[in-house]
Amino acid sequence: MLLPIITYPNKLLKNISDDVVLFDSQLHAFLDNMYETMMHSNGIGLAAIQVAMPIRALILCIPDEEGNQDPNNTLEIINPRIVNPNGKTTYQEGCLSVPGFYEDIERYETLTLHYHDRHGVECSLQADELLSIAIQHEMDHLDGKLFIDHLSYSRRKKFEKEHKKALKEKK
Ligand code: Y12
Ligand code: CO
Repeated sequence: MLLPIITYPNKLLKNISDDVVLFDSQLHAFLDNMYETMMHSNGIGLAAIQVAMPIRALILCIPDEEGNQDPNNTLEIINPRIVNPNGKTTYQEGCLSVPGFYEDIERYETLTLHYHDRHGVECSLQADELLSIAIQHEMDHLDGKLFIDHLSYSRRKKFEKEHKKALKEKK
């Protein structure tokens, strides 16, 4: 089932999401719906709050070098915690909740992630490159933060102006 994606400036996106405590069939159905919604919208990452569900869950499907997304590479990440972040890297980010805008954002280059899978099993992974960036972008959503919240004052002003104009043109 496709879920509606909420977009900026919807205040729900500022919510701090709650830990998942029940790893049941309802959670599994929700994660399946998140996956369908993300792929339908050409996304590579989606946090639960983007479909108005304030729980600490996110999904990722990072494309390969040819840009293809393999469903087998999907990561379902629940109650994540970053340890040992290292280095700095900058990447032009986009977000399904801020459609049409892309900005250079600085993130940690590498990190270790501890999380639970859909069954509540404790997992960990090492991330670099796009996976590391995507994890940090999606984890920001769990704390009510968007990539545009990282912008300098002047770049944020420019974004607000462009966003206002885009909304007017849509009407
Ligand atoms: C690097 C940077 C950011 C992330 C977070 C995940 N972001 C996305 O999945 C963004 C997807 C996106 C898709 C769009 O739709 C199409 O391209 C058809 C899109 O389009 C428009 O805004 C019009 C914008 C964003 C992970 C890794
Ligand atoms: Co996003």
